[in-house]
Amino acid sequence: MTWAMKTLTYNLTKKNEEVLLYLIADCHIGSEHFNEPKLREVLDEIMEQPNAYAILNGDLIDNATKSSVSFDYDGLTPSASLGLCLQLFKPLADAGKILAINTGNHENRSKKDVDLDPTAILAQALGIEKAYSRTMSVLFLTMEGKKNHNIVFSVMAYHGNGGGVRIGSKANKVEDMAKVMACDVYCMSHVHTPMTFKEDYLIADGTHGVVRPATRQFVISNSFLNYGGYSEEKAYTPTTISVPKIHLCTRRIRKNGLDRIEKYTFCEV
Ligand SMILES: [Mn+2]
Repeated sequence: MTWAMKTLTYNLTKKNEEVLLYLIADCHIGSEHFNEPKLREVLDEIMEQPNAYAILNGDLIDNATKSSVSFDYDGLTPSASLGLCLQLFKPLADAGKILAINTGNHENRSKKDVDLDPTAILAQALGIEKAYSRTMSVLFLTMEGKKNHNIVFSVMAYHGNGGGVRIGSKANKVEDMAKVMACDVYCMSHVHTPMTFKEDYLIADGTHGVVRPATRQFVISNSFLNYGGYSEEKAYTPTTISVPKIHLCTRRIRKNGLDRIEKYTFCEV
């Protein structure tokens, strides 16, 4: 079996400093409803913070190909959209702030039609082809602690697929990602609704002969679309343009008389 899934390892901080992950997707660059000022604001915010990084999770461009539902005469062509996208994300790529770049269903239109994935072209132009995945990515993000006590967070990122108009079905979609693999954080996009929730579960750890709890954080990102067009025609709700910021943190706890460092996450939307 060959996997398009990308496993990515990054050493992000020493001294267990907090890391901020911005989940950016569904920009739909090229759509006449794309809110460019809002995206620029978020990208500037990431550039200003040394511990801030981005996961690019698909549908960066609208890619309104002729045969697609979003084809209209009012937006940019796919190639012009790609040009603008490249220009917008170049500073982040140059600063080493893009940890992953995944394909969305809008980019996948060209992949299906002519075997060209615009995300792959973009990743190459940005010099981050190693971070590109056509499907999903799994990130191992390390914070180096004292005496080799490293903390590693695992993050699974996938654009998402299929419907889900009501809020519960959107939550179900991201929760389904946990059936695929066990991670600390799950990042999904596609449904254009910023949302986050946590779930604890139990691990039957045979190696240590214990049952121990673990926490997983689920995150869904917003779109960068103002209301109109396809959403309005279908009477979908407007999206809240608010980018999820996932905080990867550590805290010192005392257990069995010993000090140890524990990892935890929280997310702003
Ligand atoms: Mn999508």
